[in-house]
Amino acid sequence: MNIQWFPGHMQGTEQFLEKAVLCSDLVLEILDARLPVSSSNPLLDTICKNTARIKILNKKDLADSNITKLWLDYFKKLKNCSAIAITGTNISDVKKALDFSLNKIKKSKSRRIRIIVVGIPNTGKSTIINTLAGKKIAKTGNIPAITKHQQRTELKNKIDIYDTPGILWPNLEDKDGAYRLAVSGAISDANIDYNDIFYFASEFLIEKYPFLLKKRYKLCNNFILDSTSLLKKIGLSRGCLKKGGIIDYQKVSKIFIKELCSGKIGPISFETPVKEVRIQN
Ligand SMILES: Nc1nc2c(ncn2[C@@H]2O[C@H](COP(=O)(O)OP(=O)(O)OP(=O)(O)O)[C@@H](O)[C@H]2O)c(=O)[nH]1
Ligand SMILES: [Mg+2]
Repeated sequence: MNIQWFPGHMQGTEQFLEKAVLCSDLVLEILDARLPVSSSNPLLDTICKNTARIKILNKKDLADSNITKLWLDYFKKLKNCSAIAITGTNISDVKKALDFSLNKIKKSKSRRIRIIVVGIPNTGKSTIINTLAGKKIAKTGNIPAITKHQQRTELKNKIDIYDTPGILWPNLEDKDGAYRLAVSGAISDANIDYNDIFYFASEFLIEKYPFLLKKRYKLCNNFILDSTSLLKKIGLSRGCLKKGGIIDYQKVSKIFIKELCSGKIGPISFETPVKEVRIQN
């Protein structure tokens, strides 16, 4: 799958980010806990070189908790890297992440602290800010590119926190990474082929989480679990049929990916630290 998705507002955001990071005390990089590598933006390595940066592995409720632990251990061992895993709607998690992050910077009593929240689309940036503020300040939603402009929110204790639009980098060259981003909801519907993603995701789940598939789709013990049989089985049981009783494969694929993305199949991680290559820090 060749995804080229870098709309105009993202180009502007990249330039804005460079400037905004320069005058920030702290950068919160919101990653998707299920795919901490693919959901990181390599542009940030250069943009944030001289500013404290914390990796927030958000949506931990949707990730495999054993693998999230491995990620936190992995990040702990990296030089100059701090990471914490949270559920963005959980107030105590989010407060803990803020305290953890503030502990990494020098505070001045006389000046307000500027925190910028960055990340690719749909990782939960605005949700985290709303949770911290205790009210719905920023618009959120389970489709990418909800936030279109930067927005400042004043928190207690002289803290200003800035929400930013999600940005992807210009070319998603890593094919599997692009698939994972699509599964996580970071890429808009118009740019993806759900049937293509279904095959990627189902093959991964058949290998790593067959028990979750069996449970969710009520597959009997002698069901031969391969992607095409699974697609047909879900299509028939959900009544996704076109005229003449033919299975609507696009429709079934979309249902499957939406269920996977929202955690209905179960807590799943798409990346483990073992094959990690890209994160530098
Ligand atoms: N299960 C779960 N869902 C979350 C969590 N955090 C955010 N979400 C959901 O993820 C979706 C995206 O959240 P947003 O806060 O809009 O994400 P964003 O990063 O601001 O997205 P953009 O503005 O498009 O870049 C929404 O449906 C949220 O309810 C979390 O920790 N767990
Ligand atoms: Mg947002």
